[in-house]
Amino acid sequence: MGDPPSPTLQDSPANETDAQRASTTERSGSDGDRPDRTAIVVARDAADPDTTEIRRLAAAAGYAVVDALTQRRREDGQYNVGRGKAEELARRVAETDPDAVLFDSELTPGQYSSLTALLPDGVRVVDRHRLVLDIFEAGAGGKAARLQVELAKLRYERPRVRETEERTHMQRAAETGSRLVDIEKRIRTVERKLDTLADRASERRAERREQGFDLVAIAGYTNAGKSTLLHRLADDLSIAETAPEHADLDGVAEVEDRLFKTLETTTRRATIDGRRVLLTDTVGLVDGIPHDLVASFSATLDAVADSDAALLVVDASDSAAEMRGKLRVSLAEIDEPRGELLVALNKTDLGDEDDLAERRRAVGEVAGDRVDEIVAVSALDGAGVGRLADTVVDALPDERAEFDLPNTGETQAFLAWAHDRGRVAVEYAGERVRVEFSARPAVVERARSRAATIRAD
Ligand SMILES: Nc1nc2c(ncn2[C@@H]2O[C@H](COP(=O)(O)OP(=O)(O)OP(=O)(O)O)[C@@H](O)[C@H]2O)c(=O)[nH]1
Ligand SMILES: [Mg+2]
Repeated sequence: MGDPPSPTLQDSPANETDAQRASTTERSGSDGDRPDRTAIVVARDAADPDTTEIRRLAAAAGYAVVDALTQRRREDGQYNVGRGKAEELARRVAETDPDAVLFDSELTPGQYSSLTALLPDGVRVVDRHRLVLDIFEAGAGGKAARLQVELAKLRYERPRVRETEERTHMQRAAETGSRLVDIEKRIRTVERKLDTLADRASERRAERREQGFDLVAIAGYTNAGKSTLLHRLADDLSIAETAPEHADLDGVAEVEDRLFKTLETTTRRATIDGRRVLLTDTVGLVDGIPHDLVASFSATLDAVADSDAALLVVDASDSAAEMRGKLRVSLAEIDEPRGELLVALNKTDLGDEDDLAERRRAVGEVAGDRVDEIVAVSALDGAGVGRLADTVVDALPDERAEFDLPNTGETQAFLAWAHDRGRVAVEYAGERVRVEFSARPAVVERARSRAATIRAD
């Protein structure tokens, strides 16, 4: 477990040159698309430079990685990597002529311009943050996702443009119109539009709770298996096909071994133990992205914060150390859900009992105080998914009420209403109907007031 997708992806910082030169022929697009551009990746870290994730991000952005450099070093103010390494990079760029150089870190505007000046003309310098934005921009389909990407890009640009404008003559900026002013204006507009969408989403969640649904959010690091788990748990019928009032829900949550496959929240219905649940699949989280960008993906964060139970999916096929790191990132980004936080330890088909025990311990160590339950599953082959579903149901708010009602038309109408909103057990005794009803506390409360108005006729 824990191996990167291909042995050639393994990094060896101590012997980086040979190891990385050997990897020059590999192909990076993991989705079957032929990458149409090439890149050199660069990873620098004070402790453990590793190109696994930047390579996967590169593949998701459509780059074939033709070379890689790593450096164990603290950050250099001018080039991010040390001067010697930057010069080596320039030589390698001249040799392989890639379209871009992809940095695993975030570059300051200053580092960005020094690198651009040092490297041969025409090669694009892209940092991790910008690369993630490119992936999102290429994949964002729906209105909310497009606005969120635009906001993230504007927020990315703002400090960079501010620095440039501060360096150039302010007077000239005033004459030609300030790009910074335009950016700030547009940021406010996009934020307003997104606020409106967020309010609507929040109203919709309230309506669905009224209708008796419990809301469960599926969150986690990118590629953890969230969408696969959604498919496992969801009813076969997409809710959009059955109920026109849910036309905004769609059944598509594509699964692929690719980072950021899902770029929009997707909601589907599941019935677990008779309980009606709406499962929302969310956008994957990733390390090394400033909080601002994550905050731009507010639909994902809202879905988690406003869920009755949140399912945090963790890839147990990662090494325990890697898993810990990703779990820390995920927990740092999401807010406390209203309800319980459950961890689904996924991809257990790829490991053995010992691996699993180690991963459980790791989750306990990192997140023990925030996590209510840990359930091991394989979303791929279905192992453990039944137990996970039971755990979800146990975590949902529930209340029971019993009613003794006359067997009348009014009672039948009440039963139809109750069936739509919770679980109902009915026992007929002569002229009377004994009803046992369980549902969300607010729904049970309404059932009580309805039942109180039913009279024998
Ligand atoms: N072996 C194994 N592979 C799995 C399992 N669950 C998911 N996968 C694979 O992991 C990859 C990512 O799965 P997705 O469901 O797309 O993951 P995701 O978390 O939705 O990813 P993003 O939307 O990109 O954030 C796919 O290749 C899945 O087939 C599992 O239980 N076992
Ligand atoms: Mg997904």
